[in-house]
Amino acid sequence: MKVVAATLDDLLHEVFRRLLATGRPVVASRGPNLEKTGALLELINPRARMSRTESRCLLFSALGELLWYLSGSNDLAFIKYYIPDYPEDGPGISTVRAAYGPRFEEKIDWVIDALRAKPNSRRIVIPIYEPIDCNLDHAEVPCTCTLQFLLHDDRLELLAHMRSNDAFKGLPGDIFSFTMIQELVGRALGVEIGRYKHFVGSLHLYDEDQQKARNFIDEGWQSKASMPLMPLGDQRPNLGQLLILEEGIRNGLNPETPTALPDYWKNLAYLLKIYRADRDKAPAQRVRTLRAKMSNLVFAPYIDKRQRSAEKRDAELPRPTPTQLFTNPTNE
Ligand code: 5HM
Repeated sequence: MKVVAATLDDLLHEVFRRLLATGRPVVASRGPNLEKTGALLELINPRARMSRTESRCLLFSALGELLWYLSGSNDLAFIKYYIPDYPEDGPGISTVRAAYGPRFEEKIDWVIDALRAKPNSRRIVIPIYEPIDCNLDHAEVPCTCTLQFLLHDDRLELLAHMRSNDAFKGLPGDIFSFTMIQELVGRALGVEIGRYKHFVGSLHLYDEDQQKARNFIDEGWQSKASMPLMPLGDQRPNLGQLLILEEGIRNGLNPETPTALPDYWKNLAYLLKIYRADRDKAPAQRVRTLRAKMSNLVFAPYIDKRQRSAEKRDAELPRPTPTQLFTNPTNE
């Protein structure tokens, strides 16, 4: 099966429709599902990587997972902060054996250097799945096999190969993370991004998600906004700053966002702070203050949901004091 779409929502819509209509019923270790093998999914505009629908509006978990990868971490608590039901390797094990972060370590630097040295190379591949994963006793093994970067006509394509992909729960976050990495590399090379191609061995929709997939199709969507353009040039120093901020925010330190950080990265830091405020059940005013600092309205639908629940809480619950919420309550 091949699906070509302009935006993530268009792509998900068609993938769900086809899996529901003609997916083959199979039973896997993780439950019954409808499956298509050898699927090629192409995203024409990789910046349209956020679902605008109410049901798949997963920006915060996708951003958290991306930063978990890029930090090089294999810490379970880190990813559980963003994805509470992230699978565990076993009782008392605080690391994730199959985490992508350590497998990415320094490889993105290598990709940038290699493409600078040999722009027409077909060898620029990051292996995520490794020989050590060929063992049926592992609780988890990576679903991503490789990421291949190809530079043609000053456009950077990324081709991901997945051995297995859960179309409802896994696919949206995987596309978000990998297209962000595509753009990070492209900006460092000073080129535009081309298509994102996602090839999947087993693409499946678990029976438990089929009704949700039908609801997604029925929901429809209005806007087709893309994420803003990442600033041109090497963004690794700015990413490094965001990773430091992320750690502080996750640990409840409420670090100050450096004024010199470009707006693109500041906005991502404010999103992380809004996520923190939501987890802390902070008053709606906190969300409103952070939202007012953001220079791009494209994230508004994702914040609305958090703001609405904060407003609902405000109406129902006694408020915690600012000192209960933050180690440093004077920061933004
Ligand atoms: O039996 P298997 O190892 O393929 O089960 C892992 C499940 O997590 C599958 O449904 C797979 O498609 C999903 N998954 C995903 O969709 C897992 C990861 C983590 O590597 C991922 N996307 N990135």
